[in-house]
Amino acid sequence: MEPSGVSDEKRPTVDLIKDKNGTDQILLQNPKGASVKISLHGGQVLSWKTDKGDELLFTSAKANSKPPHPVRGGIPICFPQFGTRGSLEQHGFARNKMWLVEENPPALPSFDSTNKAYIDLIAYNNHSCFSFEFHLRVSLALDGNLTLISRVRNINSKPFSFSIAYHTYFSISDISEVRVEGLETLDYLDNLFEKERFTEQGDALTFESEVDRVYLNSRDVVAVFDHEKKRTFLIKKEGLPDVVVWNPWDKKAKALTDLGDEEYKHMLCVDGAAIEKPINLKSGEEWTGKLNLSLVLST
Ligand code: TA6
Repeated sequence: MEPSGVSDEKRPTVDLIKDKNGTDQILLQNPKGASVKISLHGGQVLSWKTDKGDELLFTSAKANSKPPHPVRGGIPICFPQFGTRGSLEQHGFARNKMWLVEENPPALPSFDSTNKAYIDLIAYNNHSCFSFEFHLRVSLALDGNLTLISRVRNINSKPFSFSIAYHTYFSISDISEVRVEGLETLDYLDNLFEKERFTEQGDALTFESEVDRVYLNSRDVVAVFDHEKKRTFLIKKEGLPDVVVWNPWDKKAKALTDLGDEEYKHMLCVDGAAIEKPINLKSGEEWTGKLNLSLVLST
């Protein structure tokens, strides 16, 4: 008697687990052993590991994982604004909300789910000024690529505008060993100079001090080369024209209670974002933004 057609090859898995505070998390694993962990607190990706178990995202050893604090690391979602806006907290409230697992998500036309481990999360907001549904699909492909697809629908009768950033903390060997390519010749707003506009020179971006910039109208592929670890992160994005680059360096690191004084050496934020030109949605309109992270190993 043939088995019931279920081959013995390993399949992608999706498991509901809890962290040490009892907060629900989702663990995605692909058949090769790569994994992604997402907290329902903030819909925040906290871990992205290769099939060999190497952690690719930075999380501070001093991170405060108790809600409502966003964990310092992984990929917090800065929404409905990046930075401050009126009375809203820095980087918005989406990363401080509890998200829900969405049982019947609207189909994603451009998404092929074969061989992907994925989860659909949703955050609602019914606020007098703005009400939205934020559908987030996090997926882990057979090749280990991590994809986040956001769909934001305005469910209010009034127009709604927002800015957004996938605040991605890459784990790196040493900030002095890293360079970023794909931002050459772009204009950027420098947060260290009251958001004054500058133009990036022609070379790759390297780091000798604090950097806190929003690069504008970037190409849809940016690369983070980690020379010492012989690996490159590729950031591919759609609907996200800007790129945030942030490293706090030593002084700012000391001022952050949830970041070790020396940890700035082992993290770099390079975020797919839409900041300079907020996204404006009429009533019932929906926006989609996509971030795909992949790893290229060099010999
Ligand atoms: O540009 C990135 C940035 O806005 C920095 O100014 C710094 O504040 C960083 O985000 C971290 O913000 P957070 O609210 O997560 O501490």
